[in-house]
Amino acid sequence: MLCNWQSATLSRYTQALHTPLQFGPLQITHRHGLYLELHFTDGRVGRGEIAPLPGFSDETLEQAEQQIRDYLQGHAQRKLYPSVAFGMDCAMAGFPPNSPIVSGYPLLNGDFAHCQQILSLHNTKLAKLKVARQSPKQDVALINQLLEHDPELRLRLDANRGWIWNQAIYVLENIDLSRIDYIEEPLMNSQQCALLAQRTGAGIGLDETLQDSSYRYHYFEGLRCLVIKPSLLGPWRVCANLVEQAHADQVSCVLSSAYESEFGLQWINTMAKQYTPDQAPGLDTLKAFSEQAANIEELETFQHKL
Ligand code: OSB
Ligand code: MG
Repeated sequence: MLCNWQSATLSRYTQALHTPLQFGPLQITHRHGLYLELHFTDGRVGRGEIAPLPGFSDETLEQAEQQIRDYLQGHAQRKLYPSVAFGMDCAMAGFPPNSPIVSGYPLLNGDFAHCQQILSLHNTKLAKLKVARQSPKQDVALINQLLEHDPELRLRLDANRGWIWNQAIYVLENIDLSRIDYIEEPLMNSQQCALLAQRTGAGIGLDETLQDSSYRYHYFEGLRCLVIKPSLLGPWRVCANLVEQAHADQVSCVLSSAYESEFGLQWINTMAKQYTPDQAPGLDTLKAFSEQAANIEELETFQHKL
């Protein structure tokens, strides 16, 4: 049993991206986040990262910072924000993340030539491709081109809820589904995913759906994967419970990043080793950054009020 923390230090970091992230209308050029360091009474040190992702997290970094400050000052919180709970659980573990980052599959973006370049760099037979950012026709052309170019390649697709029903049907009926592990969040209306799986035979992955606080795990025919982002789901226990329920139905789980810094990715990798030893985590977001976490600025040290 771990003893209590004695003092806590909160720092802030900034990390620049190569090319801005575009989430709908939102453009992100820099990631900002917090590092939490806990010193325990037995001399151990634990560290975690708190970095809500704009456009995906409900809480802002300012709200997360205010909450962790309140918490460290001894004010009980009804419920921690997911990003705060994740950082706190990592720090409370009281040991450092124990594995270097190995991304299980690369993230593809851009046109065929660019995707090809990424694939040859990684020398892999599995990749994740963002779709629904161009027309369904263009998506079909790109997917087919990639699959034809390497007959052993398998793809995971991610539409980030970008399609309406007819668009999803069109794409899924014009590609070789036997080489698609699953399609993540195909539909704007995610309630229709089970129907889409039934209609097309496509495997479904859930990501945004899991982040809804009212989500309760339930199996449906065609559900193939849960994409679990600890920064967006929060407590380790919540992630572990989801994995346990999904595995009971032979649904796979992939722990994945929300553009954390390298330190946060090491933690996700550590969790993945424990919870999903057969599924490599989705950590190929590190390449989006043009620098390591920088401008690390110590904000405050808190003494534990016992
Ligand atoms: O849509 O899966 C997404 C990262 C941040 C926000 C959303 C997403 C992602 C990723 C992470 O794609 C990488 C992965 O899932 O492999
Ligand atoms: Mg996704």
